[in-house]
Amino acid sequence: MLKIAIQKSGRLYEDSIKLLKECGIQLSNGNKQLKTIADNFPLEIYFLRDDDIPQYVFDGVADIGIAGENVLLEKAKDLELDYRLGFGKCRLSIAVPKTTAYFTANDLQGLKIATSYPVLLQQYLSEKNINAEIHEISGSVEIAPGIGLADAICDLVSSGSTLFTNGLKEVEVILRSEAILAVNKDLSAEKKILLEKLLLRINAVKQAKNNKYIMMNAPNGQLKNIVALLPGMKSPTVVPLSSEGWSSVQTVVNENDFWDVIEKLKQFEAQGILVMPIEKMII
Ligand code: PRT
Ligand code: ZN
Repeated sequence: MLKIAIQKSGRLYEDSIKLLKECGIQLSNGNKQLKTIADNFPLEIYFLRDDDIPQYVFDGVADIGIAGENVLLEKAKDLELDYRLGFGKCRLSIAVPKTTAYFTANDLQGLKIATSYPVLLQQYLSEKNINAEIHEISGSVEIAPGIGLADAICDLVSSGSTLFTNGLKEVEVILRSEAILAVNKDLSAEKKILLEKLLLRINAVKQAKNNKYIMMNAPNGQLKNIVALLPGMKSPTVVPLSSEGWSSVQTVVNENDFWDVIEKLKQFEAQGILVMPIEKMII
């Protein structure tokens, strides 16, 4: 049995549960208990505060855990952090009051900076040879400058609206973070096999999200150009249509290249382009 720790409630809870579901893992008990066992995969799920997840995985109470990179790096436990999950994206940034003149990181010299991330902030300041005072607080960091507790803050930002409403401006990004599947470094051989099975599923879900399945009708005279444009998983499927001189072309396109590819397909006279989501993709 593999044991996974996920957040009990909060920003990562929904996406963590969704990922397990998309991996075909069914949970009949919610997060009301401390732990539950999956119905159809040898997986035990622990529901914890995100801050406790690195320690639990390091101690081997859980074998793996889903937490933000910000929390995992701040707690600095010796864990494998290779598997990025693509959700919970945010940045750890330094912000100062809008009215503060700020040009370079050197302007932080001698300031008092409030944060819940003293380890990551100190690393950043040391790398830049900046002497600043770190004032550690556990919540509502954004109000610190307004009440005279600090000159600047270092906190997580996603939309930036919290900074904006508190009259602050983001001046340095010290980490770009997302949820990571952290893994204990001493897993038994049996647990490693289960982890591989889980990772195969996670990768299939991630690949599917990053790709679209497209189908189109193309004049045979342009097939060479179109096929050259579409690498697909191996190469595109080309099937003749019943109308003379036309073929149907089907392939997989990466989300990042998607609009570029569509524009070029139009130039090569492709018609009736259909785009479909992919549920799972195993390469
Ligand atoms: O109870 P528990 O300790 O488990 O939860 P928590 O309250 O400590 O954490 P939670 O649920 O708020 O966040 C969990 C994780 O989500 C974080 O560790 C990050 O990895 C990730 N994440 C992604 C965020 C944000 N986006 C985020 N915007 N965590 C916090 N915020 C906060 C930020 O601290 C600030 O107060 O949202 C505010 C800023 O948001 P914007 O949109 O106004 O910029
Ligand atoms: Zn927390």
